[in-house]
Amino acid sequence: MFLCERIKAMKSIISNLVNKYRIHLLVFFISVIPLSCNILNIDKIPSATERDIKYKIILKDNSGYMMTLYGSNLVRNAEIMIKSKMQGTEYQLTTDSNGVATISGIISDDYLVTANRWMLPAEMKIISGASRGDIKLTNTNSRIITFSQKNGSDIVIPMEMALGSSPIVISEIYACGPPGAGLYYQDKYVEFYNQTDSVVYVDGLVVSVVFANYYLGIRYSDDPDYVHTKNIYKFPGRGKDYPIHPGQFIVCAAEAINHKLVAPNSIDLSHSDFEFYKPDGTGIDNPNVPNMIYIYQDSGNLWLIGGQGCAIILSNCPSDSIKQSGDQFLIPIKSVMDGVEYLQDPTRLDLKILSPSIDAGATGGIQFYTGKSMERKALSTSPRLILKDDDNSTVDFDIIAHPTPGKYH
Ligand SMILES: [Ca+2]
Ligand SMILES: [Ca+2]
Ligand SMILES: [Ca+2]
Repeated sequence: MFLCERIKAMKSIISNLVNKYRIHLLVFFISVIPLSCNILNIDKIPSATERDIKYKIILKDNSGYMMTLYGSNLVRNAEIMIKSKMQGTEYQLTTDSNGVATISGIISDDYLVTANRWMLPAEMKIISGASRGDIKLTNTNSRIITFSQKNGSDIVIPMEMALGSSPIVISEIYACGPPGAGLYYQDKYVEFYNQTDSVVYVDGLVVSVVFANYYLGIRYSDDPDYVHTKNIYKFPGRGKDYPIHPGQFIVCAAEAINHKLVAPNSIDLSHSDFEFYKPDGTGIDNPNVPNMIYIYQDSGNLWLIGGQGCAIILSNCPSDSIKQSGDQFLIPIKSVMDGVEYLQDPTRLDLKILSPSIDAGATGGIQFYTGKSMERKALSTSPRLILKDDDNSTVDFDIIAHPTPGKYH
């Protein structure tokens, strides 16, 4: 959408200029616009009739919340993502204050649609008296829509109330290594955040790195039931030993040391909450930082996640019930609380290794040794920080210039 709007804007600027310098600019227009569409990988241009249709997507709330708050059932300020089944093209839209989003210039097809409207804590305070930030309106019962000339231009999508994301989300992954320190990579970490307004405990939760396999035509990301892994650690504790308070971050470092001593552009992780200490590895065990309990890791001397591409999940599957299958372990998708994938090229979703049911997209696009990090976006910051979790890292994450262990940028 954004690109199309840019091109539209360019066209209008150019058409003004054309009036001034007719022939030369007309040649420029004809040669450059199709070229830029190719470069930007924009889809085939729809036929003239299709292009003319302006569709109105109308989100209608069945929960009564919008009626209570705004006197209308239409869902304002909702984010809609639609993806063509045939072409894979994605569009992102936001509904206006009337609960309507419009789109034109698209090809007739079935589209997968995800519409989300997070309720703000202040809105929930009015509705239920509690200012919680984990409730959303979503299109639970209507996931596929058809854009076609015969179906007319108004598309109504029902929206239901749903409990939002996991109480604990992956809030940041820092993996690429710092600049100016050669091949230094030991400063990786994953950060978690308590989204809720009550204390949650991480005791016994499992953190796994997703194992990829493209060999022999097998893609584990297609397994509908399990995430395949060869790298499992779990949080220590017996149930209520390790609380995360509302709005608190915790940092799990590959190595909880002050990396700045070795790599000046790196970070001090000596005050991390946990470290992935590998008992038979070569890492330093900081006695002041509790260790994640090692379950299994097939190789490497430190807890290792890909510098440019990888996927991490947080699961509440008890570690003693994780099934083994050959040299892999299987974590039930049902037990996954949150999962995030990052790719060297985040547009190459065909290379995903994590099931789209956990993460429909991917963040990333970060080069090795640039010190950049991947941070979950904020949905609201007041009265407290609520992070966006639509189970789609393409839209849920931003790339930030420097890691922010234990805080938000
Ligand atoms: Ca330690
Ligand atoms: Ca999620
Ligand atoms: Ca952070």
